Amino acid sequence: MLEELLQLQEIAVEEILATNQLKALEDLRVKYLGRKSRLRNIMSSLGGLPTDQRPKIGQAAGEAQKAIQTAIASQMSLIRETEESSSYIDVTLPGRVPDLGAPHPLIRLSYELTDIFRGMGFELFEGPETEDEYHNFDALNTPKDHPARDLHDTFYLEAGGLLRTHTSTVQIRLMENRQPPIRMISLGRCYRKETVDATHHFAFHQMEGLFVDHNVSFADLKGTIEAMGRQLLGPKTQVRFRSHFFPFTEPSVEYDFSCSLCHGASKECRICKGTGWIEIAGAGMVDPAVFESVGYDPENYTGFAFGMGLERIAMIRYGIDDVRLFLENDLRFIRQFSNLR
Ligand code: 2U9
Repeated sequence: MLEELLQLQEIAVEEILATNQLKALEDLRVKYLGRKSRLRNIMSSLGGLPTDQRPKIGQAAGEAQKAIQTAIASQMSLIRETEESSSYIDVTLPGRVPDLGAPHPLIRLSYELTDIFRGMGFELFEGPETEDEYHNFDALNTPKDHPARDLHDTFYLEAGGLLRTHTSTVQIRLMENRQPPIRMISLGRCYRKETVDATHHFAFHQMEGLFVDHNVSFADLKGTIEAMGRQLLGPKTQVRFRSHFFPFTEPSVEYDFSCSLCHGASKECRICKGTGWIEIAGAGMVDPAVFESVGYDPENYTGFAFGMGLERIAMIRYGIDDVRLFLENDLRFIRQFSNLR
């Protein structure tokens, strides 16, 4: 029994000193000192022991009880101290800087472009990303057999309709509901069936502009694109038109801006690859067939339209080499744009 008392004391003290919760400490007090504890059981059975063993066992039991009580008391004050220190607020500590978000590079660019065109009297409109074939193709003079309508280019929806392949649908919807003059830009996400790689993505962002009034000329188009280029890439930027074809514009062009980095001086320029020109996108005079779709008289009104892909411009502007970065939400990418001015 003497051996048992020593072992009991040792185990109890060890368990008590390893406790860091007041509740658990109380449970241990009940376990080792409570009415039903082994120690109390030994103490209450001392009377039944042979007289020559009672003094030794009784003393050992008393010492064990005292050791356990002391351990509980010291552990309790230690836990209380720790709790106090942890609940103590050190007001001299520096504040925690909140993790600030930042506009996404494409959002920054869209704000910039919106401001540029708002300064020229254009109004921003947005529209649905799920569209019908009429607004996405037919009203834009895109014939039934045009390759853009192929399944391999366009996402058709099982419930009917499609994911818009350009924001031109917004222009159509506005013209269906408003008479000229029209000065608008549309901005938003478009979808085309592309295999995703560093320069292609099935979801991309587009901005398009439309100007419809009496006697709008090709020169007005060039002047507007030039004004945008100079505000976007610098006052010396020049515009170059190259003949092209789009079903919804006639004549159609693709437009380039002179290189804002080397101005045509460097053969190794990372932006213009030594050509001195940056291909941006397309534009043209609105095809009369489009006006007829929306009930405008092509003899009375003319207009121009232009488009651009935001990813392409953002990649040039910020030196981004992989279009997938825009949509992957990798903070290591996004955070680089938090303190740009
Ligand atoms: C209406 C009439 C004409 C919008 C235009 C382009 C040329 C063009 C591309 C830019 C890069 C698509 O995102 S992209 O791949 N678009 O080059 N867009 S003219 O013409 C319109 C729009 C609406 C009623």
